[in-house]
Amino acid sequence: MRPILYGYFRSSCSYRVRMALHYKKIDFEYRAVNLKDGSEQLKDGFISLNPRGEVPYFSHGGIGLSQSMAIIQYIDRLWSKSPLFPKNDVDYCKCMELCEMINTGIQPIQNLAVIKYVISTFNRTPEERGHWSKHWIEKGFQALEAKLSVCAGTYAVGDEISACDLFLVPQVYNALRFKMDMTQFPVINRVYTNCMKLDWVEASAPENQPDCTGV
Ligand SMILES: N[C@@H](CCC(=O)N[C@@H](CS)C(=O)NCC(=O)O)C(=O)O
Repeated sequence: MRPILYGYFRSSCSYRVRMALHYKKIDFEYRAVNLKDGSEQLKDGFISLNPRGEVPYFSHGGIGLSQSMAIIQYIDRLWSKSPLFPKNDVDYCKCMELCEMINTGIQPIQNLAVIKYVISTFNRTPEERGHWSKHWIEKGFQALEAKLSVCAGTYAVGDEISACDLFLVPQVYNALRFKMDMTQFPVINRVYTNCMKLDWVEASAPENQPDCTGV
């Protein structure tokens, strides 16, 4: 059964799942949900799939899942070759810690719905949006840089790809959109640069998605 990924080219959470799928060499169908023009994520058709009104949403053989972490865990368990999470309990928790620093500590604060709310409720300009996002990414990256300086090698955890890389690459992509100076985070930047050399990461990139309208 061919899985379906509902996503948006620029969505960092969709990017994570695309990376998991391409890493595992899984043939999947991509269905674009336009978050920007028409707010398709809030329309009936999509809300009936994911009441949160967010991408990614993943459908496979009658199973429907939202939440990129849950989707990536699902993919990793069902397509177990080239695992994304360490088998060892302690290493597994350490890997989760790094993922969650991005998944819950950085990304939600600059999600589209949050930004729209901040701009309208507190009467802020779209320019101030950039300042807000940059601030929270920077704060999150300071802690991540300290953690990675202990455990990173070629990739976020040693020299093997893990789920941490799937969370890190899209978050750096976002940071670069906000013109973040990445030289202040040399370890994060090194891991990002190494990941960007991989074919399957390139295939997952926003600019290589069918719904890309410019990055
Ligand atoms: N925790 C969720 C977050 C999903 C999420 O924030 N998706 C964003 C795009 S990256 C979205 O669909 N935003 C739509 C909106 O805010 O209206 C996950 O990891 O999948």
